[in-house]
Amino acid sequence: MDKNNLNKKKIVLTYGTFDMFHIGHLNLLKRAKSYGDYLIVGISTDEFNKKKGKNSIIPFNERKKIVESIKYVDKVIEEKEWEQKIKDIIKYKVDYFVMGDDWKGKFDELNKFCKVIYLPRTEGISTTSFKKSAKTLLAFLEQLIKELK
Ligand code: C2G
Repeated sequence: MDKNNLNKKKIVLTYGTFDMFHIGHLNLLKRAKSYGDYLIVGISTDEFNKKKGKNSIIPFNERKKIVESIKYVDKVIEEKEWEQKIKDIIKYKVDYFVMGDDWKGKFDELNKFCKVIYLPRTEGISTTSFKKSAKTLLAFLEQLIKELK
């Protein structure tokens, strides 16, 4: 291994919506960082989320501020399209591309450019489940108000 490689920071890259930030997101970012020295997080813009079929509750600029404040995160970039990953990997000289294993197999082609790693998801928590619980609570309250009238 030449001297440069020994001195090169190990760069880790991941992407996500990180809506309604929760322990599953934190666990992923902490474990991703453990593979290297510098963690770059691509946060899906509100527009890209729509293309992903996801309506984020928290707007992009707030999701960005939250993720930027996480001690494991060194840089946040915008994720605007599916196809930007290869450009980002080359631009930032990424060594490890890390995602939760709900994406297992989806990004294997990126192994041509870096090491792709899928980590086990944190069980029992997801933004989708939050939204479902909020909807259920709302329906219950609406029913209660109707009955009280
Ligand atoms: N995650 C996790 N455990 C959970 C929930 C999420 O490990 N309980 C991981 C996901 O696997 C993902 C990251 O946290 O690696 C961010 O999750 P989301 O915000 O749901 O991101 P997603 O919508 O999967 O977007 O191009 C890739 C996409 O932008 C990923």
